[in-house]
Amino acid sequence: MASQAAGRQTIQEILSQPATWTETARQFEQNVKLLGAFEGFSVREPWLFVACGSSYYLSRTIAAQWAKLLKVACTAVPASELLFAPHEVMQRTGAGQVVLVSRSGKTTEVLRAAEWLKANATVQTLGVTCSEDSVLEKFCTSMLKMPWADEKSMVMTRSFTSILLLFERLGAKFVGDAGLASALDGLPEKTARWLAANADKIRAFAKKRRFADYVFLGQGAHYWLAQEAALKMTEMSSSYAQAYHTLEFRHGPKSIASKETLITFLLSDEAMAEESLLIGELKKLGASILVVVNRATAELRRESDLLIELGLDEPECARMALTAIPAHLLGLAVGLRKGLNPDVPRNLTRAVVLGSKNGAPAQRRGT
Ligand code: F1P
Repeated sequence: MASQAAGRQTIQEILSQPATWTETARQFEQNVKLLGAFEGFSVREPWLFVACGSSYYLSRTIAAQWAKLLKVACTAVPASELLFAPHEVMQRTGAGQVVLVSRSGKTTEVLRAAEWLKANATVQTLGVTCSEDSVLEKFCTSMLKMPWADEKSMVMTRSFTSILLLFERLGAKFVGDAGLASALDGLPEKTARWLAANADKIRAFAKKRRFADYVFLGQGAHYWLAQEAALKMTEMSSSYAQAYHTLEFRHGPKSIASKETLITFLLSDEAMAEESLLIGELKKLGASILVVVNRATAELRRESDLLIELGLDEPECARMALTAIPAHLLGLAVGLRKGLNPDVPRNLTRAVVLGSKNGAPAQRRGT
């Protein structure tokens, strides 16, 4: 059985997201250092993000949104990929500016990537972290620090959504999108109301239903939220979880669909009609369906075992942070139901810190 305190830290951090986002908005308006960090960077040039784990999926989500908003090439790679083929990655992405994201600022692969860039490439580097003082600072040309968004828990929840929101605000500011900026202003309050109405629903569902496999599906930027959702489920509940582009699920993976499978759809505005057809197909194969959608159709109400609506009037870009939260609650609830303590997930540490002989790709000078 889980002890009384199991998961307490993590649930506090999940529920503190609206307040943390309000602080993020305040810092964005008042802390000149945040915007100052971008001095010397160009919004019209390609961006490359480098990170590991949740910070990598976060980077991918930001890159997908920035590419649309800024209309420039934006992508992300895991830090290990940069270390194995640094010249190829720099050439392929064409990036003269690199954003290195690490909540802890301690992840060895990210530090080594930053070190390689400092020594070998003429690029601007921005380190993004929730730590006040980290080694990352030694290797980057500028730093963006968000200590108020840090967690005590091992898993990233509010740091993920707060960094995402900060970059959405930055994107809106860079292109002068006042509509997006004001949509983001209203999000904390609406999310607090959403949590009050939905957190128990997700908890109750996870308590009642047992599954052997968890699948998370999304198209476009939602695919990266699906990846992060699968990671949350794996980390907090030691469950088997996978993520796919929604319509890719027909191309092989659907062979796992059965009564033992919970398939979560993170529906996007653009792909929703086609994604909904797949829901019907998977229902027929016996799978249970969890739908996260802004506003449900009658068909979705009929087909889903659990329906989570966001119910926001804001554009999709401003809804992404809230879209990430159902998986936080689900992962936590499944972990607790399995008698685990999601505050201290099995086999994990807050950051992956490797010794010199411990498998982090070494710097490859000149390769
Ligand atoms: C990245 C990370 C976390 C993950 C795990 C190990 O950390 O992969 O996302 O939950 O605990 O570290 P960071 O570089 O963002 O600090």
